[in-house]
Amino acid sequence: MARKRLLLIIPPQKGLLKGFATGIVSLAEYLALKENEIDTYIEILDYSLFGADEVKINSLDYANIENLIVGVTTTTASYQSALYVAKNFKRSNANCTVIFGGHHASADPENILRSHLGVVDYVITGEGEIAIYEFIKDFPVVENSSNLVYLKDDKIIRNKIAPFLSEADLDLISLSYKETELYGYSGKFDTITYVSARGCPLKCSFCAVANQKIRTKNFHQIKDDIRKLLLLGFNTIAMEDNFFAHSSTRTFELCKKLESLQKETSPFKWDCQTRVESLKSPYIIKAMENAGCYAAYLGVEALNFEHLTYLGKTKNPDRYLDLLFNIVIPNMLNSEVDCFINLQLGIPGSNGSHHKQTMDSLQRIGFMAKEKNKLITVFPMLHVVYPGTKHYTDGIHTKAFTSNVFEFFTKWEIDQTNLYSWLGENFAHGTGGIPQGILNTEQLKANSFQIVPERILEIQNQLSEIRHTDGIKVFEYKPFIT
Ligand code: B12
Ligand code: SF4
Repeated sequence: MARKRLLLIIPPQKGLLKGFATGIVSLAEYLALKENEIDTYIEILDYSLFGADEVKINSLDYANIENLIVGVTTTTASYQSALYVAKNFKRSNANCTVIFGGHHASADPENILRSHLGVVDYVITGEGEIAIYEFIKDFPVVENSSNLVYLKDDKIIRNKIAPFLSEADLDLISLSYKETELYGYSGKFDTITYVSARGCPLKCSFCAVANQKIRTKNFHQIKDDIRKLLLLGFNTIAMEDNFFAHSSTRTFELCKKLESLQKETSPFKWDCQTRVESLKSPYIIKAMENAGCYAAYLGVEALNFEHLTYLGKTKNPDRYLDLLFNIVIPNMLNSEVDCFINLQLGIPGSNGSHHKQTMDSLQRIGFMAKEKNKLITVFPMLHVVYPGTKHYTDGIHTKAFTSNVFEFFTKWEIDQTNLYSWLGENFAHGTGGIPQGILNTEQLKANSFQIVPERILEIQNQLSEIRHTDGIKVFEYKPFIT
């Protein structure tokens, strides 16, 4: 039997934010640790900067390879592109085995397998390292592979769930940035992506990564990883932990380590994503500033009571807003850490009163920023529904859409050239998910999609109003799209 060969593929991502898929690198690095047990040749194919023709041509190189396993990562936004990759590899080599993994596949395996028989053979859900290791080790026997979902005699089989990687395991997974030439772009907005902790225990209704225990890397490992990034020439790091400052003890300790690292190496700066509540202490912000943090993205998401409730962002919206306006923003404005705010537009049922409350709040914080000669940057998001979220389950229960809506919607969306560009250029969270607030609700129920032009106009006007607010800057995504 020929040696197994595993391709780990990042599909083309035209119209989406630049940056390679860190998850794929992590899988390859974990498998490298198990090299002796799997006897498999592993290759990463990064098509993130390529177009359809290149995929077609490149897949022919694998036409005669035996024992070929093709693993494709997919978000909802890159789902159609992932299917395109899979179809081309199957066409070139009918005997290859295709596995999908990543956020979209993890949340919608049954629809994917049923809708793409003969194209997608398996889905690995959730964290992929242990699962792909078990799959490769035992392949072609699959019964004992964790996190595996597949069809057998028209029945969906879901194998046992693998434990999460331990914190010790996370430390063992190195960064393979040494092969930077393999990867298109290093991270969002000219940064390098770095994940120091996985998971988020909270349950925001719109979020695709909610409800998972946080596991962190060891401080020494983080220091070593960052040292490595600096040696490779990257000096602006995006800490893409879901909830960076979840623990004040850890944040203080980590910042102390990063501060000491600043003295040992060339200077570097970093940003992070965190929740409003985690920055209530000015000492935390100070510690982050001393450690080189230049900006924190606050997942504020909404600036009025009803929207915050709808998004499941907080149980007490009044206290949340009070904390934001009276403590967190003033403290940030007194520091060198820039205040970046994620804000969702197009929330279903939005009305003039919601918008007025949002604008009043923005004017208030803009005024505070202006008084300090600063700007607060708003990162607009469009409210969309992703699979696996509470909003998705709610939508099915209320019959707002069917459970296989993504099969239809993602296919429809990629052909809507103007809409696709509008989404990519104006919002980070937008492409791929169902933009419930701008679609005709009756048609959506029947997997048919029609944009309500007045809604788009309304959102355009809101964006323009936000852009013209003193002390507020709206981030422009356009230069950072593939
Ligand atoms: C860093 C980041 C980016 C970076 C890098 C993208 C990437 N694909 O890694 C950039 C800036 C490029 C980016 C872009 C986008 N992003 Co982004 N991003 C993230 C973020 C914050 C961290 C990702 C990460 O590194 N995680 C750590 C790694 C180790 O985990 P992982 O990627 O999930 O991979 C693991 C498993 O999923 C699985 N796995 C993954 N792929 C595969 C493949 C196989 C074969 C197998 C077996 C397993 C497997 O195993 C991996 C290791 O355990 C996540 C939130 C999150 N926590 O995941 C959002 C997130 C992935 N992004 C999201 C979105 C919406 C986008 C964009 C659409 C934004 C836009 N409008 O352009 C684009 C899409 C780009 C694309 N290629 O599809 C959503 C996706 C939701 C969804 N259902 O699709 C997320 C979940 C944010 C959120 N909470 O909603 N993003
Ligand atoms: S939006 Fe942020 S805080 Fe809420 S569940 Fe997702 S990662 Fe956690």
